[in-house]
Amino acid sequence: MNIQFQSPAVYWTEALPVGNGRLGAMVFGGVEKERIALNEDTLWSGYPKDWNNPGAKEVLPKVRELITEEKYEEADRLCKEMMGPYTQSYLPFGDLHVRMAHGDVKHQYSRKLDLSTGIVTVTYTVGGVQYTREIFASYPDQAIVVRLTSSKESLLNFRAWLDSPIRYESSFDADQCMISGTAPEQVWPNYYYTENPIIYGDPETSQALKFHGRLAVVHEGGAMKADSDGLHIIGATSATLYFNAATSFDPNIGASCNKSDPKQRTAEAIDAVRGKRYQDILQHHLDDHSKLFGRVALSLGESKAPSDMPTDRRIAEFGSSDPGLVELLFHYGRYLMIASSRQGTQPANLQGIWNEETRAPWSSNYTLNINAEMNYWPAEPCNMAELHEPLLDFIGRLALNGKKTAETNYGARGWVAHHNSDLWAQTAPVGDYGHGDPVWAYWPMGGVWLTQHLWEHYAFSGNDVFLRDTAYPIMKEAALFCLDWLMEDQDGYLITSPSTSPELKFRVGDKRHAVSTASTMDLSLISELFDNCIQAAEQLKMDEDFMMTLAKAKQRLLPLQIGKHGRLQEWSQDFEEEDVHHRHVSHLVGIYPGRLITEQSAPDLFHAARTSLEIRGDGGTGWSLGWKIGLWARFKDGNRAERLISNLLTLVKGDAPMNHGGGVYANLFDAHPPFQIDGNFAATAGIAEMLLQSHQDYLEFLPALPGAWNDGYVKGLRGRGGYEVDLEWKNGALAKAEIAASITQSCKVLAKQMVRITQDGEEVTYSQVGNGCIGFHVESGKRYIVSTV
Ligand code: FUC
Repeated sequence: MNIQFQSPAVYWTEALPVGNGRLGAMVFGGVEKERIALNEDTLWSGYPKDWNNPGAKEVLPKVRELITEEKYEEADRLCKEMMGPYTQSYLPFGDLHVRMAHGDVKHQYSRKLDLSTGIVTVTYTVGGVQYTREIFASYPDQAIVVRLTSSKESLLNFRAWLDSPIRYESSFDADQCMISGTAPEQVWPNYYYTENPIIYGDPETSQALKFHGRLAVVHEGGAMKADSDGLHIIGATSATLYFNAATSFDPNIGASCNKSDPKQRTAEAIDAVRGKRYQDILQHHLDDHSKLFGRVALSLGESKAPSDMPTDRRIAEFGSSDPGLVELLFHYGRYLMIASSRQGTQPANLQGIWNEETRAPWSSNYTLNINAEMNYWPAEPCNMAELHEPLLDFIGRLALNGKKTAETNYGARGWVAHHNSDLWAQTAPVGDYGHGDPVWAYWPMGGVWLTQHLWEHYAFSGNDVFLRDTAYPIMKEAALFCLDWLMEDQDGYLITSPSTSPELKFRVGDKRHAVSTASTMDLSLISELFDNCIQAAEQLKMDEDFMMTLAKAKQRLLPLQIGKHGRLQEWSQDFEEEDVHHRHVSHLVGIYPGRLITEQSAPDLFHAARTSLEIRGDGGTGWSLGWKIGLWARFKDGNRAERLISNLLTLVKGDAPMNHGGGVYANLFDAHPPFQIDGNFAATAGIAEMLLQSHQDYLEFLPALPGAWNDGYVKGLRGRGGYEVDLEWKNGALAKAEIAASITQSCKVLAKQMVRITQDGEEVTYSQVGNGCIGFHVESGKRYIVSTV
């Protein structure tokens, strides 16, 4: 299960990623000059500020009035007065350089990342000596580990040092080298023109984050010295570099904290790790990684691609004879989640944790109108629920900050988050107080969408304690905001205003506008939140009055409509969109990842949504293609979903300019382009959705199996209700399903054929329970085999 090459990386998107959720590294694999680009997930520009805008409260009624009067141009303009500042930027940490003394003439070069071990291996020979590098990011030992060996004794000679594109100082002591500094106070987004986009404060007084990185080496044979040029290894046979980094960010206060000394923290971490044997560190890493990675297996049939084929060529030549590349794409999303989101870390941002640019595309921040949510779509179905936690914790921080924003900006109860956020958990609309276009900058539904993740974390596990203590209080506060945000239209329906369908403009005459009322996305997200709150309150047997309030409000929401060409209407009026093939498919959020619209619950809307997707087409940015895989899976069209996977497996060059025709880079990173990790996660989630669905209160096996995946199996997927499911299929049909239950309850399964159910060899009786489903009793801890007869 490798991503592999026969040459070093030229572009950053050809380098190979490792990560432990907090520390990230991209390995280029240069022979004479190795570059390992480094990241630490709390290194962001800025510090907490007051981003709320009390002026918004005054402007809001006027914006609403203008919209009612259909004065959209004026409404768009005035809406800008409701904005706040841009978010801050996720920063690169620096680079670890290794300069080998053997020159650049190499033979038998190979560079690969093995997803099942989380280890990058670079090997080559120079003058008959084989040199090997093994690089991994250890979660248990909190270090980037780089092991170098030469096949012949005493022939390992190199120099290693750290530097950074961020302002830094370097220092060294007897056997370590270090960099440290203070992050910029302000980094403007890459799409914002200003002469001074990166602003540093006075390090003595700045509230920006302090950072510290430390590199140590342990060597066998030879000699070592450290000086201002770095660490020098002379005549060793093997050597191991350990890198650790820290910042002064304190997650408990959400700010830089003087008490949290990054220098001391890196010293403690490095002391601990280098006192251990390399073999033990490696073994701990392998145990830790395989515990997560080994949970899921997938086979989609035999691949004809030669086992040593470089991954970029494999992508370029991808076709139906290589289902193994789809497996690799699927596993890569799981790998990247393990590497970028671990308990106690920050949630994966727009680039996970890997970023080499000081002004990264879109600040490499959290974009809440699709990208941040998309990152976590595979977490539950692909059996990585604990890796969802960084996002769930972050939602908790947003809920605290967002309460102040709701009150200050709108005089509303509950909490709100808008289009973007960052390490500081910014909740106000971005746009620099009027610079941004409301079509993306003004979107108050970020919090509402995020609460879906709290509900899903509960739905998959059935953990009532989590629901009661963590999820429901935050969901309820988000629902309170919605109750205050909703307003009555002239017919007595509840609508949102101002409202956008992110990030698509509608046409009126020859003009294009952003804000109107009650986009389908707003209504879908609010409906689903209300449904989830009602279900949660029922489950917890509490808040009966609130439940009634939500149920009544839900009934009064403006109903979703079917518009021109039989499509699910995107806005409350049947406007024409500015781009019929637009990358966002916001109005389909109730199909996937939501569950508001199903064929059973609303067949007309379901079919209209399908028509919408049909007309939107099979193109788009990487993340847009990823979303469409999941959508076609929900429409039960496996071949179409597979076509979207093929479209995503289009090779994009490392220097491709930003555009809206996506694919993947040589290292299989999703290409918007530029690189965004969301499409990787959506692809993984989408493939899982093709094989197992559980959003309709029952398990459905192989709902969207494409013709090309004739025989295969998947193991370890999760279904809502605490199930773990293995599936095996032959000739395009289910052969056997194995269900492990973690809750004693009645299990519902959609049965397309006659089945036999056994538990430990004993026949289990079942009954028809409607809608083509069968129901049978399952006990926690037991496995049930469903086989077709
Ligand atoms: C949204 C998308 C863009 C991009 C950005 C990070 O604004 O419309 O395509 O993905 O987020």
